[in-house]
Amino acid sequence: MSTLLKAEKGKTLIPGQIVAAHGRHFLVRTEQHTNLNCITRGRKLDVVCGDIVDVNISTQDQGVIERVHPRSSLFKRADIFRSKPIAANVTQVAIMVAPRPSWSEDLLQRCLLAAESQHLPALIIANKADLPEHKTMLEALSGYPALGYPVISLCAKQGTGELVERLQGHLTLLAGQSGMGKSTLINALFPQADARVEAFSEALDSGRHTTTHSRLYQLNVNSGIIDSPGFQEFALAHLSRSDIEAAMPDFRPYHGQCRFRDCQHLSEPGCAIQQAVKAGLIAPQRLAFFHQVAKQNLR
Ligand SMILES: Nc1nc2c(ncn2[C@@H]2O[C@H](COP(=O)(O)OP(=O)(O)OP(=O)(O)O)[C@@H](O)[C@H]2O)c(=O)[nH]1
Ligand SMILES: [Mg+2]
Ligand SMILES: [Zn+2]
Repeated sequence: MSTLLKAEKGKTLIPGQIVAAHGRHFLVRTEQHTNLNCITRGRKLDVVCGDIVDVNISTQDQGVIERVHPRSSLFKRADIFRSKPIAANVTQVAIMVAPRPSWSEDLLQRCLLAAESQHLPALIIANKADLPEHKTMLEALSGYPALGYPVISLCAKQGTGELVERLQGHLTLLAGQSGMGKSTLINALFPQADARVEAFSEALDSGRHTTTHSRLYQLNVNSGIIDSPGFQEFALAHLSRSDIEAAMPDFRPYHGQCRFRDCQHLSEPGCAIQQAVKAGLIAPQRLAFFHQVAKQNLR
C-alpha cells in the first residue's frame, strides 16, 4: 500500500483494506488506522474482506470504493450458479474442526483443495480439546501432517495454545463449519473483539451460523486473521478435474505417470495412483475423496 495520496481525474484517492463486508456496505481501514464506511462505485465492482482498495473520501468517515488492487490470492467456493468469494490476499488458511457438533472430513478436505488451488499453505486447528471425543478426532487427523498440513490442538475456550506463533507475518483466513469455535478463538486472541459466539444445537448436531460476515482483525503490523461465517457445504465448481488433482499433495509425485494420459484412476491398467494406493503411499480414502469431488466436476 502506498502511503501517498493519489490524485486521479481531480479526485483524491486513499488506499485502505476491507476489514468487513456487509452486502454492499464495507468498512475500510486506512493506513492512518481510521475506519471508513464505504459503498462501491457501480454494482459490478467485486469487493471482499482483505481486499486493498482505493477510496474517494466523501466525509470524515465515509467514502466510495473506486478501485480494487490486484489480489495475491482469492479464497473462494463456487457452485454451478455463482462464485462465493470469502477472502482476498490471505497468505494462509487455518481450518478449524471440533468433535462437537460433528465435523466432516469431506468438508475439511474440500477446504484444503480450495487453499491449495490458490497455492496457500493450510493448517488444521483441532479445537475443543476439553471434550472426550477430541482424541478420536486427532486420530482421524493423524495422516494430515504428512500431506503438509500441521494439526494444532487447542481449547479456544481456554486460550490460543501455540497458534499465535503460526499467525505471525501472515494474513490468515480462519474457516470451518459452523459451531467449531472460530469466533471463540477470535475472542481469545482479541479480548476486546467481542465477536458473537453462540451455543450450537445439540438436537440438530450443527452450529447456528452465528457469524454472518467476514471480519479482519489485526494482530500486529504484519499479521492479521479473518473470522468467516461457518459453512455446511463447500462446492468447488470452479475447479476442473486436473485442478483438483494438482491440489492433492499426495497425488503430485505420480503426476503424468499413469499409462494413459486421460487416466481416471479407476481401474485402468498401469495407473500410478492405484499402484501408490496398493503400496500404502496414498490413503485409500484420499482416492475415494478424489473420485467423489471429481465426479461433480466433469470439466
Ligand atoms: N467445550 C468447548 N466448547 C467450545 C470451545 N470453543 C468454542 N466452544 C463452543 O462452541 C460453540 C460455538 O462457538 P462459536 O465460536 O460461535 O463457533 P463458530 O465456529 O464461530 O460458529 P459460526 O460463527 O456459526 O461459524 C459455543 O458454544 C462455544 O462456547 C472449546 O474449546 N471447548
Ligand atoms: Mg463465528
Ligand atoms: Zn491413473
